[in-house]
Amino acid sequence: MGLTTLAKSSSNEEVIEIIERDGGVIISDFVSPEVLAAIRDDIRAPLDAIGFGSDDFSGNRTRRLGRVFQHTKHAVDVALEPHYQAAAKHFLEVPTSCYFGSDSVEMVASMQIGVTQVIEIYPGEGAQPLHRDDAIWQWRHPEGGRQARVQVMLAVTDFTAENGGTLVIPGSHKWDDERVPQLDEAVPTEMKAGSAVIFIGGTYHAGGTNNTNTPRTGLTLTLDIGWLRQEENHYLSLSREVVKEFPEEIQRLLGWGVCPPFLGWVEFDGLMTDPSVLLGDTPPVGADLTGGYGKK
Ligand SMILES: O=C(O)CCC(=O)C(=O)O
Ligand SMILES: [Fe+2]
Repeated sequence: MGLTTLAKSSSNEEVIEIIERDGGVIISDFVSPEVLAAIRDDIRAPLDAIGFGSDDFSGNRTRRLGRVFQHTKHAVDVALEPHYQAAAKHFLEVPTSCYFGSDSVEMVASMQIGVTQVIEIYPGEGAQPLHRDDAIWQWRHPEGGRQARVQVMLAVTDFTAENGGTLVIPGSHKWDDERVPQLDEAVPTEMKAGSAVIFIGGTYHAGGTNNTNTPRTGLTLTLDIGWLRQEENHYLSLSREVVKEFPEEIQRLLGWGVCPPFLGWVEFDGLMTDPSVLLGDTPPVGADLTGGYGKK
């Protein structure tokens, strides 16, 4: 059985319930036709300017374009899509408490964008090895106790069983680390261009085999727990000019913000300050982030 497909009008609760059960869900008409067309236009030239990968994981007949926010401002529409945001918040914004002196301080991790990539699988490409994307942090299951990543893959072209639509093993987010994923357990993601699959970091998946004569194109990005290292290094990949143009919510998600209690600060005027001060056009005003913790 393939992943469940939900209509865009479905509730966030339905989306979350199915991801909890299966490890992923497909949402029809995830972005509007206008946004899809704009994304296609924006990514074509940079995609055509790069070559194929050089190993079986990246794909010898696959083009991978990172720095997606540098290439298309419509990545914002994907990252802030309401179902995706709701699912990511559900899995990632888990409250926890820590002592500062005798004060038990409750805090909620922020989310951050980990990786952004357009993945274009060309005819003749074979299936990628099945994997969990949280392997980048050597995440353990079930000992990790929670999900570290909520990922979205937007179909920029139709995704089919024949053209390499992402292979997913439903339910594999509940497996331990000993069980070996098998190709015959995986089902292809079949969806129309403009639809998207949302899946979590513990779900086994892979790019599929493209047996057609046209490329399969997907745009993927991830929301991850804010205290993990970002997979893609946005600070070195994105220009400050481009980041400045984005809404503050996206700037923070890209890493120009702190995760509570004060992870990711920049020094400004002797204060451990939120990095967003460095994006403003006016002279920055620092504010100490540590003042509220463990007051004497
Ligand atoms: O292209 C795809 O469908 C999935 C690719 C993937 O899972 C990856 O590169 O980590
Ligand atoms: Fe992956």
